[in-house]
Amino acid sequence: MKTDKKLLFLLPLALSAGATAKENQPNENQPDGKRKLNIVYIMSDDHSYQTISAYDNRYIETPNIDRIAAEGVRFTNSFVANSISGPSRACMLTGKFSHKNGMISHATRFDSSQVTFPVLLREQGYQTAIFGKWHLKSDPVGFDRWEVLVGQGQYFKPIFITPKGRVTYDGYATNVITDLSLNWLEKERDTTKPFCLIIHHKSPHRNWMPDTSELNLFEDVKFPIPDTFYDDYEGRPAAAGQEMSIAGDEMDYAFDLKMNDSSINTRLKENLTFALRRLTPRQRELWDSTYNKLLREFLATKPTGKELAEWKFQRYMRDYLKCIRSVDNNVGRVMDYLREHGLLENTLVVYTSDQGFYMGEHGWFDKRFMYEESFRTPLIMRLPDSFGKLSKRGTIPQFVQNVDYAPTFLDLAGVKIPSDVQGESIVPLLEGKAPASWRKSVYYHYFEYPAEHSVRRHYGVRDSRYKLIRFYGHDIVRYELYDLQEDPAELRNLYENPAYKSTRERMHRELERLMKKYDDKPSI
Ligand code: SGN
Ligand code: CA
Repeated sequence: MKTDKKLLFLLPLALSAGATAKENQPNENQPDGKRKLNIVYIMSDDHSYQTISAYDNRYIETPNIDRIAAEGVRFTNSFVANSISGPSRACMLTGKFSHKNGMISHATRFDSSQVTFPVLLREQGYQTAIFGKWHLKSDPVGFDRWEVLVGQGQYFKPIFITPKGRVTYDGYATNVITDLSLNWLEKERDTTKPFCLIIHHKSPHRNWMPDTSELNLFEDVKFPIPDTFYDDYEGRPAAAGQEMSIAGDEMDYAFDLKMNDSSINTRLKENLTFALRRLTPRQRELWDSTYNKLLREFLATKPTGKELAEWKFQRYMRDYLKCIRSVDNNVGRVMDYLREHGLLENTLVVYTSDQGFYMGEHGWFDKRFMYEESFRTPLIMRLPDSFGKLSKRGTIPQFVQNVDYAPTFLDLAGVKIPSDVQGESIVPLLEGKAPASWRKSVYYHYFEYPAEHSVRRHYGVRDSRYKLIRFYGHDIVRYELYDLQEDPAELRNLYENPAYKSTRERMHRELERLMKKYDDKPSI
């Protein structure tokens, strides 16, 4: 079944504040008589911490996302276990590393018979819903209500898979996903039950298509070129061997930069043509009036060499940040709704991304590497003032990882964490404790090679100062060692440096310990 729907239900939301008084006592009918914490878990796709002003204000202000941090906590050492969408989502759902949940790369399919946090929350009386990106190939399990994008999803007129078949909505994905989520909160959920609402945006994933309302933002801004933009990759053959360079052909003039003209050679022109077919005539008119002007300027100046590389960087940044503006506005809509309906008093709000992203560092876009920009991911949480002992505010420096989300949500809901879950509940950190036994290092393993962007398989360990990585399996087999205190940009591979012999040995032992603890090994 395929239906076209328009989402008309949102305007009346602001008028529905009359429900507030009643909503102030949600979940009061719990069988055990206790109030339970609701969870709103917002995640974007490829949202770098560099482009959240609570983390870094060089590029954009994100006041709505920042509000979550201002009323709660911001994790300053938050990492993923595998920096790529489907695998990262599988880690979050199961609390297990990729080799245990089976979703090691996009060549695999998530085994949906596994135990996940939504399944367990639902069994314990939570109402569960997800709207937006899913990207696990198998259908969602454990949800009372779900509508998920097909694969990566489209920015305009997105198509959703639902239990009843496919549905297409007019509009821009970030707005539509928020509309569906707010509609569920307002009209569909049972206010006598606690809920877990998952809002997973497609934006700002490649090819960074802005909403028509944001098209003209940032056009007069020149963003600073990152210090490592012209990295020569010396001593790092895997970094040299990637295909995710802004200056290179892999950043496509038509698809990525929207310069669509018969005089320009592109590989992915068709992909842009398909994406643009989804715009209404009015949207297309607005789109063309922005990009045709930029195209004329480009053709008139025809930059080359360094000038061209930096022109590509600026175009990339502007479109990416326009997408972030919509994400931030829509986070604001969710926060406003929760506030107006008295729900913030017993709701945890999480904002994160499925991984970090390169904003030109090392000359790159994309992710996948265990280097800082893609190994890290933003993580902030709004904590209710009067619920339990969640008293921590400000920054949390302890190492956390996306395998920790599932046990944390279960812990907060009072649900027993299965013994085979590998992540840790971060509830003690939210309570302001600093357990001496908290992990001092994090483990990482990336498997998607051979594949798009040519990032070799690798695994490794990072502690508060050093990082050891092993690339393996194909043409490049080699270790890398970084001193993040002396070289935070990871430009100097110290693995062969005799002065670091004892550090190297210690990091090898730590890597072995974690591989044993998590029961992992090289995949080929
Ligand atoms: C698509 C993109 C890639 C991106 C992967 C994975 N190419 O294949 O640039 O690395 O998704 O991204 S595109 O031409 O289709 O845009 S992920 O966020 O889903 O892991
Ligand atoms: Ca992603």
